[in-house]
Order: sequence, then C-alpha cells, then structure tokens
Amino acid sequence: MKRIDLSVYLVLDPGLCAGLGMVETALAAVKGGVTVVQLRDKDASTEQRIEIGRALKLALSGTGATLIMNDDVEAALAIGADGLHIGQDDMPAAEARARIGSNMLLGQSVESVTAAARVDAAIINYVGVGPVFATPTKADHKTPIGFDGLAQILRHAPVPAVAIGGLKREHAVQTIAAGAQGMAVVSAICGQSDPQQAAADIVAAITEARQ
Ligand code: TZP
Ligand code: MG
Repeated sequence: MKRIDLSVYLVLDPGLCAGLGMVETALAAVKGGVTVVQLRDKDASTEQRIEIGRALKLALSGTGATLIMNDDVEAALAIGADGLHIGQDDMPAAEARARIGSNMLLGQSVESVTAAARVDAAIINYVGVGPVFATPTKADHKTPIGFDGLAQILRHAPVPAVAIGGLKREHAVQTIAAGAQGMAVVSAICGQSDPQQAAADIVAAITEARQ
C-alpha cells in the first residue's frame, strides 16, 4: 500500500475546475506541492470517472502524488487508484475494504465524535474531518464543527486526519494545532487563476504551521 502524506489534499470538483480542467488543475497543484489528489465527480458515470481517472493517473505518474477516487469502487479498481474515499452514507467501510483489497488506501469522511470513535484503524487509513466552516462547494454538508469541534473529533480518531470545509491558507495554523495532519481544499485551489501558486502558498503555510 502506498504511504499517504496528507499535508495538502486537493479535492477536484468538475464545476470549480471548469476553466483549466481537472487534469491541468491537478498537475499545476501537484507542481505547487499538493500531496494528494481526489477525483470527486458526483454527477459522472463510472465510465466517465474511469476516463478522467486514467488521464489523471497518467498526468500524475512520477510526481509522487497520491490519487484517490471518491465513492466508486469499480472506477478506483479500473484505474488502479492509490485509494478510495467513502462518506458516512456510502457503503460500510468493511464492505469497501473487502472490495478494494488490502493494497489500496481507504479514507472516510467523519463529521462527529461518534463517527470518529467507530473508525476501525485496521480497515480505514485516514479520515477527512469537517466541514470546519460552511462552504458553498458542498451543498448538503453537515453542521460546521469549527476548530474546537475538529480538535474534539480528532481526539477520538484512531488514524491520521485531514481537515476540510471552507479552509484557506490562513487556517493552516489552527488546522495543525487541532491535531490534523493536513488540510483538504477544493475552492482554495480549483478555479483560482494560478492553481500552482495557490497550492504552493497553502503548502508553505502548512509547513510553517508545523514549526
Ligand atoms: N466535504 C466536506 S466540505 C467539502 C467536502 C467535499 C467541500 C470543501 O470545499 P471548499 O471549497 O474547500 O470549502
Ligand atoms: Mg460519498
């Protein structure tokens, strides 16, 4: 299984990446230092996810970035993704693990202490915790938890975590102080006029926050 560095985790959104496109945005972001790229395309078919996923995998090969497929086991397996990410309302983690096998990373979204405490570290490799803030990027997001909520949830999570939801580079210090390994963003990189620079700024902020 690939080792995952959660420092700066880009979640690709087809709408927000429409200008440059998802592959170009991901490549620019990885040049800027993004460590993980997740393909999250809610409206696409499995065939479309496989097509974009293959292009992403090719573009990112040799960069060291980790490629994660959101909520589509078939597409994750077809492209040979490094990992799969599931939500609380998707399939159970044990079922996802059984279907992807032991070599693929498995991430899960966690929005509460209860969900964090249920995480089995033998099955799940990392959690995405949030939303820290309300965000227009995810219409159906749960109640924002803030940095106090983040810290509280992270005390119960048995695996490394990335914070998500309305996060910008100026939140790096609070993200790291709350106990997260890194920050996951969509709009702070997708749709920015210079995604490489936007990524580099967030990477620098996370690096500095750790000191
Ligand atoms: N899950 C919780 S909030 C969110 C997801 C996918 C969207 C975060 O988007 P942004 O633009 O970084 O606020
Ligand atoms: Mg989902």
